[in-house]
Parts: sequence; structure tokens; C-alpha cells
Amino acid sequence: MNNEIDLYYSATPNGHKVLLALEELAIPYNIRFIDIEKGDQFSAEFDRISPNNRIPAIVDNTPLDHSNPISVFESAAILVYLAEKHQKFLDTSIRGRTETMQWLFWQMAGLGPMAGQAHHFIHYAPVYIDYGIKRYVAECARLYGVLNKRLTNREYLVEDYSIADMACWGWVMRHHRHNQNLDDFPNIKRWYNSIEARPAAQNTRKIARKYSGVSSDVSDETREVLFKGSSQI
Ligand SMILES: N[C@@H](CCC(=O)N[C@@H](CS)C(=O)NCC(=O)O)C(=O)O
Repeated sequence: MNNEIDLYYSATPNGHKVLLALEELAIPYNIRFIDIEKGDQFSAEFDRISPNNRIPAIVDNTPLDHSNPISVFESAAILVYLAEKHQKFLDTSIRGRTETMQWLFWQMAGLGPMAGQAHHFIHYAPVYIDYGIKRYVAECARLYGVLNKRLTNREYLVEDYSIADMACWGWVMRHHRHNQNLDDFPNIKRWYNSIEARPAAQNTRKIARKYSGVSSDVSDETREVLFKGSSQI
């Protein structure tokens, strides 16, 4: 059946963010599972939707202009697209929107890439590289400090729960994988637990579990698919 949204998904932090947004918006969607360990992200069909060959991506089958389906790649672009379409989770005032965008971009340019590199050096690198682990775990700790400070006396990153919270939650979900302890960041812990308690987050976790296969025991074949060119050190 053609639901409103097709979500091209794999159970990873960037996938979880968009899944959470769809659950929060309570709109009908289909999951098109992209097995990134098997290389589905490089298929010709997916390449037309996501030319960067990364998940997540969406196809909106019922865009507001009532014309052909619209495809969107890059998780933040997807979050903004969905929030604008449904006029939820993105403040429309100039100040609220700017603040939301700042924290969304901060996640995309800082927290996500740094935590991703920490995951790589801790869990996936074919050889142990102490410098890489220390560098990215320390940078994650610095970024967690920034987030913790922002959340002092605040329930959410901007006034109301927004796509910026959803984006950060997708990565903080994996805090143990980038060696961060939420007991060191009490404001993040409170914020994180309040998002976790939301029915949409619980559904997201339940759905994510069905699709999660990425383990810390990464085979050479998986490394070759995911890290072509850098798997032979
Ligand atoms: N900036 C992109 C990053 C997307 C990304 O790196 N996705 C990962 C999973 S979280 C992926 O598809 N990896 C497959 C690969 O590396 O081949 C976004 O936020 O959408």
C-alpha cells in the first residue's frame, strides 16, 4: 500500500531520528529496509533517492503541491521537510526557528559526526588505534558538556519539544557506544529520560529492535561494504 511516506531506514542513529519524527507526527508510513551491511545503499534504485548512498531518506507520496512524489535525503533536511509540511515541532517565529535550526545544525555538524567517528574507532576499526579513540571520545565528552549546559533549567533544547531534540536523541541513544556516561551529564539524563518516556520514542525503539543487526562483532565482509578503501590498513 502507498502510505504518505516511504522511509528508507536502517536501525542507526540517523535512521532513528526520522523514525521518531514519523511516530511523533502519527502519519502513515512504510519502512523500506536498507541493509547497509549488505550494500543495499548502493543499489541503483536507492541511489536515485539518496545520491550520497546513506540512510535515511524519504519519499513523500502526497506532497503539498499535489504533484509527483518528492524524495528527500539527509536526516536534518527530512526533519525540516516533515515539520514544515505538518507545521509541528519547528517553531515558526524568527527567534524560535533560528534557535531550533542552530541546535539541529549543531547535531548534524558536531555531535553526529564525532560520535560516528568514536563508534568507528571503538567498534569497527580493523586495528586498535588509541589516538583515534581518545580523540573522538574526548570530543564527544566536550559536545555532551555543551548539550548539558544548554539543558540547564530547560526542558528541551528550545522552548517546546522540537526536531532538534529528536535529532540529538537519536545519537544520545547510543551514548554507551561512544563511551559516555549520562551520570556525568545530569541535565542530558533528565532530558533523555523525558523523551524516552514518550509513546513515540517507545514505539521507535520497538520498531528499531526489529531491524537492528549491526553488532560490535563486525565481519571483514561488512567492513568491506561499509568502509571500502579504508578497510585495509
Ligand atoms: N549526514 C547524513 C549521514 C547519513 C549516514 O551516515 N548514514 C549512515 C547510517 S547512520 C549510513 O547510511 N551508512 C552506510 C554506509 O556508510 O555505507 C544524515 O544525517 O542523513
